[in-house]
Amino acid sequence: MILKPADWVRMDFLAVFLFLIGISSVGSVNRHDFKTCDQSAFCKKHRAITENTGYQLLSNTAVKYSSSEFRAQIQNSQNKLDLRIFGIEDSTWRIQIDEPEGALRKRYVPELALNGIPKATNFKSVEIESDKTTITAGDGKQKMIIQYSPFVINVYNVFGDLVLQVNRDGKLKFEEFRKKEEGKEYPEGFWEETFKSNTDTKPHGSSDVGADISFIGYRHAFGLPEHADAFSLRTTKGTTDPFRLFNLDVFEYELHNTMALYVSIPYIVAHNANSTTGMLWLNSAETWVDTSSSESSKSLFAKVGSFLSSSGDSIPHYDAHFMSESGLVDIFVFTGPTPQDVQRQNAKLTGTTPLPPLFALAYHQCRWNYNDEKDVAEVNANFDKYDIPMDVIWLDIEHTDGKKYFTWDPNRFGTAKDMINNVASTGRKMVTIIDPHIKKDDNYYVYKNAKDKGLFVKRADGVTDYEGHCWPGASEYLDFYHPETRSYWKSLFSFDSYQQSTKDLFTWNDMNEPSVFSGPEITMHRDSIHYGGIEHREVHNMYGMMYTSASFDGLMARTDGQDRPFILSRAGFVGTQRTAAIWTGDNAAQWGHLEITPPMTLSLSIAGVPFIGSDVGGFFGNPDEQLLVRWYEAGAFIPFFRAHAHIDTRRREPWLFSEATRLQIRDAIRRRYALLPYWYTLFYEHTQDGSPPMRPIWYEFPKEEKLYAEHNAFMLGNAILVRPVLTADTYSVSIDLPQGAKWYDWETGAAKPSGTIYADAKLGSIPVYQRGGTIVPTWQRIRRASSLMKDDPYTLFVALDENGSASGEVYADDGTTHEYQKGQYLVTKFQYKPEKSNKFVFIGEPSEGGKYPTKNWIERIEVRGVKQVPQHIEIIRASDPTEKLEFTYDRDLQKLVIRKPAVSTGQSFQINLQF
Ligand code: NBV
Repeated sequence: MILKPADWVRMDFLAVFLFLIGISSVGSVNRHDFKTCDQSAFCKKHRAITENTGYQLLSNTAVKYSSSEFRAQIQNSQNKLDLRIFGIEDSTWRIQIDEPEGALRKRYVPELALNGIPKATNFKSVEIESDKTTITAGDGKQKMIIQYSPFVINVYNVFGDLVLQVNRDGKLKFEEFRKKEEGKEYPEGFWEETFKSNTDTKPHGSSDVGADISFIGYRHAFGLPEHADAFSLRTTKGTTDPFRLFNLDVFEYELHNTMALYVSIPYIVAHNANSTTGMLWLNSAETWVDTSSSESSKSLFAKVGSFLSSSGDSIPHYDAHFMSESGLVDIFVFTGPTPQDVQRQNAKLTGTTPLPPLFALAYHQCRWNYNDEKDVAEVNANFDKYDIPMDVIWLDIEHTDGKKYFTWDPNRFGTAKDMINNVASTGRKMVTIIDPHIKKDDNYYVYKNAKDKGLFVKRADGVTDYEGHCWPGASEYLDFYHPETRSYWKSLFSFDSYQQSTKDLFTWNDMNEPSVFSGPEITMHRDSIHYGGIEHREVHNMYGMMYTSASFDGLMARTDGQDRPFILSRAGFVGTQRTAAIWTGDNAAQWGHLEITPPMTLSLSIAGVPFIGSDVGGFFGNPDEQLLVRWYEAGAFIPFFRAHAHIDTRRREPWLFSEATRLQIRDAIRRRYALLPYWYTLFYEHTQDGSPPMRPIWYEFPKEEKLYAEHNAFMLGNAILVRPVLTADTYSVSIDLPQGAKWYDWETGAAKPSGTIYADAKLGSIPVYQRGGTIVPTWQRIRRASSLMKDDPYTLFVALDENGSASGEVYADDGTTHEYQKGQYLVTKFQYKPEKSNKFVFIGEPSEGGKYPTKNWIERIEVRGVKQVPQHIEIIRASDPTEKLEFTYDRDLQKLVIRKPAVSTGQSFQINLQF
């Protein structure tokens, strides 16, 4: 690779030195590049609050309400604030605290992160008393009590349990915009703040806000992605820095700490055996969250507490103190009460991931960089030579002409269109990287046009263009808050504009925190200005989301909305899921980085971002064969499955290793392809109700308290439990199979007892289990790419529960276009159940509405947990005469295989099993 001096700015001396001598070592983060809470004036100030800030609701001033909005004012010795409370559809509340009218400056509310305007629900009752107001909404069971003095908001769920309190600890603090008065004393850093060599000029002064939110009755809380930390959120109070949410390009990030990474989603979900409650802090400025899990005596809650479903004298609570540099206190509370309810409530508000094209769920092959067209052709051919399925080849920054995105290096990718077409002729796709820094070069059309149209982010003066260093050297950054930038960016993806691109080429948006090598903390100056006078500090965390959403519009427009876009993004915020998949950035080829992948992806998943993964193999450094195989084994069961590597690492395509390793990698990838119909169905289900394809155990087994913190094992949908091996030299693992279900080994079909089991996990075997009561659709004719498999027949795995029943479904469509939105899809529901003491039936029923003319048919049904051998099996189809079916039965494994039912999933059928 050619490193230009400008590229070095971000690297410490050691890293550069190692680059030059060609050793791609895996170092550790340069912590000094990034602020601690103590180095951030507002975090330090809010964290230091120990006494109640003294807000009271002013009951003597006008307390007003309409059918779905309540308004009042609160006051302390510092200021008076407006309180607004809204009832939102599906058991959701919105609580806003803002400066009263007449404030010096309007605060930014990141409404664009939401999936449209939140839908109001009418209050059922509003009861105003001298010391409190009680509001009920929805069916009247959703209740909130606003206590006036001290000011506390109490939220109850449908069971009548107090589940969440705002300002329980009295940490509410709101720095209103002020005019600078000479001679007056202001808190530290109020009008200017310097970190290392950078000074933030703060022309409007400080406008930070903070409030404490307690989840009452909960010991465990989850969310706040992205951190390389455990899934069950730790206590930071008194132990470490708070969780930091500030989108940053952290070079060689460390594990098990609360430092900020590329994504910021200020969302927490708390869970206990009775209920689940979620909360979103809608704020796009830098945010820190100080947390603690503790217990208090029930008597402390005497005034407002109602704990219908809890016994004992003390109540656990998980407390989160949110502190943001700017914006409003804007809180959404999702009152559940089940995990599924909370997930749906959040999805209604912030949106879901639209159904991805099928190829996106398959295996992706990436590296920084595939050198030229010949290299790409060879990689493509080798996957076929070694019979390893693969769907997408990716090109990193070196494919461009001098890091000018939307261009091609003329020497190495001069005939890119032919290359893409050649790859496409083998059923595969390609992806190119498109970063947001635009090379400052008048001969570069994107730069020139954007400059002429005035579309770049401005410096603090609001007039001159903001400039920073990134891969191309001096660069400018497009302002995605400007409507014209969005339409210009969109036009860049058209086939006319993006030379040599075709509909088989998709997009990777990297560096969109945004990464600015020469900027403070390697990002944009906070006092730079966006369209409409917005300061960067107000919107920093959503820059990446605005960027990917503009790219999404471009991919949509280039085929007039016919084909589904696919975008991978590194940065993310609330709502990113509507336009992009996310990967966990620059990890390392170390066991710890493999081990942190499930907790990191589970946190994103539960916060509403379902399409997630990590670089398989690890980005920095060279994995040994064991680590590489284990990473493929885990990655095959994680939503976004892509191998990627740093430019200075050794090549690591699967055929470059020993035969055993190559075959184990091949096997892991083939397992992924076998499960593609299930993955596709899970992503379809996600579009319906927000359910995450990858989910924690507690989502499916909400009462299994001892598994709340489990993050080595996870569920895919409701049917499959995976426990990948994540540590070195481990050839057997202990697994807790949740109670209340029958379990079967996914590979053999052997029944397993619930509780702790020890699984053989030698290299090449992945502990995976199927839950009784489920039906999983698979494809068993593994081919080179998913496009060649999409019409293949299904093998169904039916795992019986203790009643001998099971159910499931499979979703199908053309895998590529939006025709499914016009009815060109098919959901076929399956059910296996006893009908009489000696008769079971297996029913297949395409749902009404979908009319996709599927070519898929069922070639095999494997039923697990069948206690005896059937005497006779027959199939009844709408069109054909009843036909006898052949079968085999394995008495030891209690496994029945029904061979060749040969029925299309597009028609209704019934299979009778006579015992
Ligand atoms: O574009 C180069 C890399 C990319 O391969 C990686 O996946 C990104 O996370 N990119 C970061 C730029 C800087 C890497 C040191």
